[in-house]
Amino acid sequence: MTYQTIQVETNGKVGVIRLNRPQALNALNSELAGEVGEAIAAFEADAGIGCIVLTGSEKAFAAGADIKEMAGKDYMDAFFGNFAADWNAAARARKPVIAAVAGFALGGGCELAMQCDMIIAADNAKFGQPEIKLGIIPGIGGTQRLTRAIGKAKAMDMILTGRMMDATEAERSGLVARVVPLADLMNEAMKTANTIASMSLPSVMLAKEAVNRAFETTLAEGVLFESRVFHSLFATADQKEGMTAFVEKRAAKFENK
Ligand code: CO8
Repeated sequence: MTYQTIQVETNGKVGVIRLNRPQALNALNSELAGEVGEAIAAFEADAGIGCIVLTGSEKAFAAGADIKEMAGKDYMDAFFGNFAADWNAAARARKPVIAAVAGFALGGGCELAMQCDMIIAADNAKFGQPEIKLGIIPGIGGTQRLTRAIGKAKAMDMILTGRMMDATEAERSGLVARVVPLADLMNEAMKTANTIASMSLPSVMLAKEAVNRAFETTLAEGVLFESRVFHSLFATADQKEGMTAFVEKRAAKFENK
């Protein structure tokens, strides 16, 4: 598959998607959103892939939705066209997706990173939801996911003022899992992705589903869901292999079944 706005490669069991519109700081236009969706779908369908890494350039993960593309839209275009409703491929993915963020992650870029399961940030990363300065608000989950990630006080601060948050503040606030020097970003993201991809894929996918359930339900229902999933994993060959390998003091060799 040839893409115009992203670069895609496979590295062992890890699928890497790099946003690639350098002339616009990786601003998200509809072509890019479509291509990210196609690339994620292809990795989801590839049984050899256990984890996906989504990244940008050293200067920008993505500086938001493409303002030049959307500037001319009116309400009817946005409403009847259901603008950006399908820009959620990362959030819909069943395999884990890591966002490796360097530079600007603004507006839709910050939202895209938050759609991923985990953000690993370079020390030059800057996060923000500056939509308010354009007379709009976040449109692909920012008001909801940022609030869940960093709490109401900081989410209001970010979304109502449009200010940026640096990597240190983002880590302190719980938005990102780790901050590493810029030069180490891809190594760290790939190492983490390879670790995840070396596990039993069914248990990884179900662990992700169980964690995400925490955002959708009550504690009692979430714990019940976890319990059912936990029990179901005893039906897998990988559970036998994982526990036998521990007892035999060797590395487990999972076969995703
Ligand atoms: N859209 C279109 N083009 C952009 C965008 C963008 N979001 N961001 C940067 N560019 C372009 C600039 O226009 C410029 O192009 P040109 O050279 O042709 O003038 C080029 O990228 C480089 O940008 P700058 O010269 O501005 O670079 P600086 O280093 O001076 O500044 C900034 C970097 C601070 C990131 C600055 O470019 C900026 O403020 N960009 C806009 C950030 C922003 O407001 N983002 C939010 C957009 S709205 C949004 O994301 C809504 C999401 C709702 C859901 C929609 C689905 C995703």
